[in-house]
This record gives sequence, C-alpha cells and structure tokens, in this order.
Amino acid sequence: MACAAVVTASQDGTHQTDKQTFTGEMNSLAPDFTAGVIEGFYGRPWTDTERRVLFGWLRHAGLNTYMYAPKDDLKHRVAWRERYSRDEIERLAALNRACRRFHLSFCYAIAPGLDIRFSSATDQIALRNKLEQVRSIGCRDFALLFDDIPARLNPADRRRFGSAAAAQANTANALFQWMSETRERTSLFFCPTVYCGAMASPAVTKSTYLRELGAILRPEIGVFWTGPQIVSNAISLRSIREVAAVLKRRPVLWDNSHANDYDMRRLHLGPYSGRPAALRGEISGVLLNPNRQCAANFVPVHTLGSWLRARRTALPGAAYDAALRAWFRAFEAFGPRHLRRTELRLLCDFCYLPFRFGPQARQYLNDIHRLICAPPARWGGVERRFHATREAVLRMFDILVRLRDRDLLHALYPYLWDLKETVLLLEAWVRWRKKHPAAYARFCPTEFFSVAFRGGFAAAVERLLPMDNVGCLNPTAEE
Ligand code: GDL
Repeated sequence: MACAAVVTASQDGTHQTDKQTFTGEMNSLAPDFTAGVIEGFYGRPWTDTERRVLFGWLRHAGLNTYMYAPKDDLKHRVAWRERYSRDEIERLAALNRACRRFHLSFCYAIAPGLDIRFSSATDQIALRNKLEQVRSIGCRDFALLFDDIPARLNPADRRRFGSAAAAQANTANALFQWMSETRERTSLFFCPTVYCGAMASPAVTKSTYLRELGAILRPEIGVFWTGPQIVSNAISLRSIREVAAVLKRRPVLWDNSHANDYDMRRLHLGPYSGRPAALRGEISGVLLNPNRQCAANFVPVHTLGSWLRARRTALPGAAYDAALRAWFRAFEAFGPRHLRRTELRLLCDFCYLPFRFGPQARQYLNDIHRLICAPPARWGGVERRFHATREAVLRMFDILVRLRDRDLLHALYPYLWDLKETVLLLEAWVRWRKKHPAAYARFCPTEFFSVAFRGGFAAAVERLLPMDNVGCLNPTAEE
C-alpha cells in the first residue's frame, strides 16, 4: 500500500496536506517515464496559485512532470520570438522552483509553428535565444510543438528542406544538439503536426510525414501522440505499437481525455480510463491535458496516478472511489448543511468523460427517456426515482454555492447552474405531461425561457442541423 495526500489551497494560497490512502497495490514510475500534466489547452492560462495547488496533486499522485504549454500565453505561441519581460521570466523561475520543491520536472514548451521560417537563420537564432532565456532560470526540459499549424511550407523552406517533417525534425535535432553541448542533463519533446491516427493520411503506417519524422528525428527526442483521435475514447495497444514502429520510438501520450477547451458546456470529472494497463509498457510517458478549470482536475490527476501505479489490471471504478474520497475534503461548505459524498459522486457522474456519463447520470437519462416514451399511468417507480435525483441535484447545488473554496465553486459554477436549470425544466415538463396524459400538446415553459431556448449562435445552428448521438448532422428542412 502506498500513501497519497490531498493538497488544497487555502484562501491565502498556502497549502494543507491530508493523508489519504490509495487502493490496490502500487508500482513506482520508472525514472525515465514522463507522467503528469501538460497545460496545453486553448483559453485563459492557469494562475500561478492554481498551478502550485496542481503541483501538490501531481506529487501526491506519484507523477513527475508539469509541462508549461498554454496555447494563449502570447509568448509561447503567437509571439514566440519575443523574450519574456523580467517579471514574466521571474514568474517562470518561481514555477520552476516550486516544481523542484514538489520533485517535479518543469518542462517549458514553445510553439513556433504558426509562422517560423525554418530556413531563416534569424528565426533559428530567435528560437535558441528564447530557450536560452528559459534555460537561464534553471529549466532543462523543453518541448517543441508543431500542433494545429498550417501544413504547407513556404517556398524557401520547401527548397531547403523538401518537406514539413524534414524542416521540423532538423530544427528539433539542431536544438537538441545545442542543448546537449553544456553536458548537463536535458530533454526535448516534440509534438508533430500529425499527432493522431485520424490525421495520418492515408493511414498511420503509410503517412509520409510520420515516416520521415521517424527516420530523421534523433532517438532521444520524445514524440507526442494523442491516440486514434484528438480526443480518444479508447487507445489500443495495437494502435500504439503501430505508431511506435513508424516513429521508431515509444510515443509519449498527450492525452486529451479530460480536455474541455473545445466545448464550453463540458467538464470532465470522471476517472482516467479507456486505456488498458498494458499500454504503460508501450509508451514512454503520458501527460494529461485536462480541463481548463484547474481546480476541477483533482479526479483526473488522482486517477491517472492510480492507473500508472496499479500493479494489476487497472480498475477505474476503484480509482474513481479513491479519488472522490480524497477530493471530498475540499468541499467544506459555509453553514449548517454539508455536502454528502454521494452528492459529490452525483456531480462527477453528470460531468464525467467525453464519451460517457457516469452511472447515476446514465440512470437519470434512462429515466427521462422512459418518462418521455410512456404515458404517465405507466411511470410508476421511474417517476419516484426521477424526483429523488432532482432532489439530490437541487440539494447539491444549494450546498455547493456555499463552498468555502470559492475558486473550486467558480470552476464548477456554470455546470452546476446548467444542471440545476435542466432538472427544473424536466420537472416542469413532468408536471405538464401529467396534465396532458392523452395527447402530445406543445410544452411552452415560459418560466424556463433561458434554458428551454438555448442561446448563442451555435445553438441556432444546432436547431437547423440537429446532431444525433454519434455526431451525424440531420437538417430539419422538409424534403
Ligand atoms: C488539440 C490541441 C490541444 C487542445 C486539444 C483539445 C493537441 C496536440 N493539440 O488538438 O492544444 O487542447 O486539441 O481541444 O492535442
């Protein structure tokens, strides 16, 4: 048995540590295995206070790396050539020191791909100068990211390198060579432009880009891969072995399983899952690119730790239980009423994973479906369970808005609000349906206007092109 601890931020930014126990037998990570979190999403970067809380979670989940790659840090990507100001570099230095205190490696990533001229000596020097600035604060671990960029090379680069893969790989090799010259330990990760199976054309094994990368990139450089998709429901051993053979190395998983930057209505509080335990032997690391709301990432981090350290076949259910038990202590509320563990689980079941709801949310959806499909006379016990869930959601909402940890509340707030309004809307529909048991008249809930009528441009398009549950669009226009 090994111990983990929960670290929560108090209002003044200091940390409290409480001992908790992991379930199951544990392995420790191999020293050269990279495991942790990449702050690699679009949107507002985390604050340094949030990052420090996260470092505590990483440390106590037995993970070893934090990678700094916020897409919207101007100087990480759009203005990558610009050096950090004194204040900015001091903040990065403080983060590096904080990582060291938590026994984590602080890895700095740069993403020059939007406009770099690979054949320009000035740009190559700008890249080195920028990394040299970050090296000056003691950082030794770096990443060069070429995700989400235009695939085409400009004519000068094409003449010099022939292809995007060659241009990127040669740049990475030269950087690695330069970084190694000091004879200090150093590492370099690389994110390709083709970073998942779906992007590989015509297939992973036949992708010229990936094959070239595998052939040119120095073997010491770790290559990121997100699985068969950008957000992969499941990642098979076969798919990883296939890409490893092409890349000529075990990839580092950049796992978007808990990312939510692509859809503002989602939050992912479910356990790390969909990856067989044997996958650990086929990769050289895994970095989770999680929810934009830092405070919401406790369960993802804790369960990633469980997955990595469990000796036998990983059991996401047991890891989920352990994470919820550990997280529960952060939910102290002001006033006489306190959150119940079952209510925290209910919240996480509703905000679970990109391709799945948790058990209680699935049950509630089934109940709603039954109520919609059957006449009220046949509802029986389903209606009672439906009302019990509604009660639990409303109670949970009332307590959570009184949370002492306001950052945690604000991370959850939009989702809680959405859930509460949806539950109230459904309740109104049930009342209305009982009054109209015979025919399906139109239900116009004027008191729930804001929820019943989803706002915004995307919602307007959704009404024109409704999407089914596998993502196919079906226009509403009559034939
Ligand atoms: C991506 C981006 C990542 C983003 C994620 C989810 C990679 C390599 N890049 O494609 O920054 O957060 O999707 O939207 O995953």
